[in-house]
Amino acid sequence: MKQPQTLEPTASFRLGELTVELTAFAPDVLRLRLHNAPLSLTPALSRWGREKLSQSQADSTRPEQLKARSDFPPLPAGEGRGEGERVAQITRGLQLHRTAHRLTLTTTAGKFSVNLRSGAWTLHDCGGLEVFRCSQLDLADASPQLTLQLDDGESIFGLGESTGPFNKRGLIREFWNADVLGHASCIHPSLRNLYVSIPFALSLREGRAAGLFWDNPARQTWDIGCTEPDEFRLRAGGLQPPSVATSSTERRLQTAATGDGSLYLFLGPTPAEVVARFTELTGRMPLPPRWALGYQQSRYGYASRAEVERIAREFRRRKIPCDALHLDIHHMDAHRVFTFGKSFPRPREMLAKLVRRGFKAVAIVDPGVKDDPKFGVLKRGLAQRAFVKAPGGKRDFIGKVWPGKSRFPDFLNARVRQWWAQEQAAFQRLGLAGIWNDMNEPALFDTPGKTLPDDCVHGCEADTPVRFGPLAESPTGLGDKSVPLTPTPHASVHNLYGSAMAAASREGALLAAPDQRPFILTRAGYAGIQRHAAVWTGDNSSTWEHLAESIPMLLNLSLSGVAFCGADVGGFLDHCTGELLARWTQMAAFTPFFRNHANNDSRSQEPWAFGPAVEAQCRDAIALRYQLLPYLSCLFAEAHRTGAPIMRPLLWHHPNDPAAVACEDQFLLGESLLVAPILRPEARVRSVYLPVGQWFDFWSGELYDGGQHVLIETVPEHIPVFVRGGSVVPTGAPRQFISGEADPVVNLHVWPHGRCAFTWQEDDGESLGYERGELATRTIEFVDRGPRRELVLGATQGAWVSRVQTWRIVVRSARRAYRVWVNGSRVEAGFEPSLGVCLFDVANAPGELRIKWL
Ligand code: MIG
Repeated sequence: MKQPQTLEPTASFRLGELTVELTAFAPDVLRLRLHNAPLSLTPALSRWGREKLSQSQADSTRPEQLKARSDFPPLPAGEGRGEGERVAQITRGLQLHRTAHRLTLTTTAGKFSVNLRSGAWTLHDCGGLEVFRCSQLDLADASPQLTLQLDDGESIFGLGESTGPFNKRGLIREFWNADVLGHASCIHPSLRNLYVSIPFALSLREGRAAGLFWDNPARQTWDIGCTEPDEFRLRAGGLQPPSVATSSTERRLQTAATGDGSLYLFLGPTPAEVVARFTELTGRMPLPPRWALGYQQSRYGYASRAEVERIAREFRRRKIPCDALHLDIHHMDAHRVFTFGKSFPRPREMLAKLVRRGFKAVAIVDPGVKDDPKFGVLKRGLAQRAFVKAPGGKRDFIGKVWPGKSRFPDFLNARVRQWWAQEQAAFQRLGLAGIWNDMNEPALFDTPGKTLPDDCVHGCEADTPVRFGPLAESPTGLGDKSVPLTPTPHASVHNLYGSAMAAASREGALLAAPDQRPFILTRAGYAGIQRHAAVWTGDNSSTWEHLAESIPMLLNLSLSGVAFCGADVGGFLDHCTGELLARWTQMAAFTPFFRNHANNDSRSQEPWAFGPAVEAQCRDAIALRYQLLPYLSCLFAEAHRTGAPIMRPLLWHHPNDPAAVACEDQFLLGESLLVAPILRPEARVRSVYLPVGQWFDFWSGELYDGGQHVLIETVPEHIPVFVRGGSVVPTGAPRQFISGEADPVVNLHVWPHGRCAFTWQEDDGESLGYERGELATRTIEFVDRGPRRELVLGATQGAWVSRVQTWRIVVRSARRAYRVWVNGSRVEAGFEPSLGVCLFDVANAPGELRIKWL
């Protein structure tokens, strides 16, 4: 069968006035496209950064299936035959049945069936489980709505960034990017929206996962069993349907405010498969530079060059590892973007000096451009006709934010992104390694909605066609519609603004240093934001509640495709205490993005700010993070390849275990480490849930049976951490910062009682070479067969020459020096009785290394 050039819908049907298109991207990925008649706009996901990503995904585990619709595996004989009046076998493995009032699409992964009169539909997975049942599909009025049934025992996760419990069932959540100060649910119990909007839900029932994604960057409101316990209502627009429009302008604005969209359905049935597909669709995280995995220090605001230099000196003097210092808005000249003010003299020299000490500098960049006729960025922006228009589309919109009166770049326009990229590149060439995008919801001070008014206009000046089609049609090569950006009210694209700015920032970083991996940090974003930037969770506070709340927040962000995420360590608002800082740092050392940041009127919270005891606690936690870098690097590489989160909820590996599914005060770092943070002051004990299996106490080596809660006595020095039995955890030497040179010796800690397999990945850690195949990968497998154990490092693949000279095998929970063979030859091993470890070295070689001990 000929490969289709554009992705034609698999089927379409009419519901009243509307046409609904049903498209199978793969057996387990379906899309319902709701053509709301008055709307021609199809903003959906942008293609920003897409080309790079599709290449780097070449090695992804399953792109083939998304690409080749004609290659579905054959259906089992007899499946789905004979019930319809018309049966079309579209491709092998994909069948359509149509009767007068029912359309059924059957694939190898499940079955979608819709009543053509009412619009009610169901989706069954491959095991026959009904994963979604939509009782009502109401698209006609000004606020399209979809009602799904929630089953007993069904939990809902994902939804990007939101406060409150891990399981979102029972809550109302809104998607509308907003700047919310102090967003803990204990402060704002009814808070529904935050800076990032990702309208993606992962449903889990009976251990089986399915997903849905309503790709619509206008406002949406989800009532997830709050009003009716067994109904999940997804509504375009606000919670209440808009009042009847009295004028055509009002009517147009109402329609704009509900946007347009597509509903994607993912069949799973494992959480990993759902997230793999969702991230295949929306894009995965490119690899960040390795230094960005290190500890980062920030404060609003280090007010002068002297202060920044003092902080840098303190880290080195106190031997606290640190890789990056963040420069908040104080660095600017009267809040003019891309400038350094008088208190930061000779920035190039300052930044060079930091680099010599092993620090990278990351500067904040807000979208608002000061409306100062003498300001170069403004002048060039005006010449580019770069700014969002006021209602009516004639003049630029002017609103207040840090610089005072400001104009807002229309990042949705490709030409504007290019211009911004040039401005940023010139700024970055002073010696900045990273850019931190803040206020990009966008946040405004004085407008009623604290953002751009709904009827501001984007796209007025789009003189070049902007590729603006649904992402899903482009990465697969199946379609690549180039849709010119036409004047578009802000309300319909609001949630894209942050992603668009982050995309421009990434372009800017690549312009400044074409072969360096960008580091962009963003506060706002939409689905797919991980293609452009890491996300931090904004203005939390220095409270124990907020420490606890950051766990479900980061877990749901991680499930929503944003693997590189973190919360301000120590809390942003209010005054931190020494104990809170220590416990927070001990936890965050195991989270993907690890940055301490505080507000301008908070007390200092650098690791040394609370005296020597807290300093030692922080130093040890940060030092451990650096030793875990080889493990972390493998997890980042996995997230890049497959979309799997770095920080994982227990349900990721234990979807059938109800206690694991419900767990929101612990998390997994990769598959091997289970982290149980201390979330209360003066806690002497902590109850820890260990899923089925065997678990070692990371610190003492004590072995526990899983499938139970255990009570662990706590100590100030560290938080409870457990290692899954049958794990291999690669670690490196302690270091003060991440230099270009990789460790010549890598320890492989082997914890017995189980088996594991993962991919070891190495690359230069800083260039885009990995996208061109300049990386080395090999599988590492461990099998524990009673007294006989085997560790196999598969043959190395890829064009990068591994820098590992020696694998130091550290067998944990050992009772003696074992007899060891490497590829059949005996190797001497040592034994440390006090630590219970057996140690031996294996010289690295590119071919297979088969290591056995007895
Ligand atoms: O209105 O740049 O979330 O991290 O320190 C506050 C100052 C603006 C909000 C960010 C915070 C940052 C602060 N910014």
